Amino acid sequence: MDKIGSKGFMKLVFATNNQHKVEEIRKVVGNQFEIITLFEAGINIDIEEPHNTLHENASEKCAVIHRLTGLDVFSEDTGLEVEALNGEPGVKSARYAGEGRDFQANIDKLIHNLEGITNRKARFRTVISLLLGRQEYLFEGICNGQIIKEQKGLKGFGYDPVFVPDGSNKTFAEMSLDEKNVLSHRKKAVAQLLDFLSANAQNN
Ligand code: ITT
Repeated sequence: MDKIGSKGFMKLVFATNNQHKVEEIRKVVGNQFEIITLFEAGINIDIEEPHNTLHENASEKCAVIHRLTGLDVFSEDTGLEVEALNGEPGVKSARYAGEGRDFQANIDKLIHNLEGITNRKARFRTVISLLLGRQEYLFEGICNGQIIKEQKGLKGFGYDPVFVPDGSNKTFAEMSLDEKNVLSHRKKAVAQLLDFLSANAQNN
């Protein structure tokens, strides 16, 4: 595949199987770069996340997809870090309640583990790995907020129904994509990625 997409923009594979992430990131990127999903690249694999840090998992996803496509690629790994739970579920956020990766079971477990705890502080942290050729670049976005006691809202994914970001009185699941993208961890990390690409794309 060519490094320049059909629309004339720099082409990047986004190494994720999470369609919600694709939607959020495409909305931020607009038409500045061409984002190719794994599905569009004809890749149908579940990429392992075996490591204990977001950074290592993000790097692994890029390395696997770069080996398969030879293209420039980025990936991201995100964790919900709850202060009163010593940073859990953190890097294990997707599988907090087991290998089923069930969003509702994960929320139920989180609410249960926070029963009777008054410190509800939490943050989402996104680490993006960008692999241009052999060179890796990292970007991070953090969104601070609170875990509420009962879930609210039907939009978004994962822990969105129980997370109220600082500066809002709504959960992420009560927000449109555009509203979530004003405050979110992912948006902040992607904004850095875009700044970097805009400054460096002409050199690649
Ligand atoms: P890929 O690895 O294929 O990108 P994933 O769903 O496995 O997709 P992560 O490991 O990065 O993605 O995410 C871990 C979990 O954290 C995810 O399954 C959600 O439960 C949760 N999560 C991540 N970003 C979130 C967000 O913006 N809002 C709510 N929950 C989120």
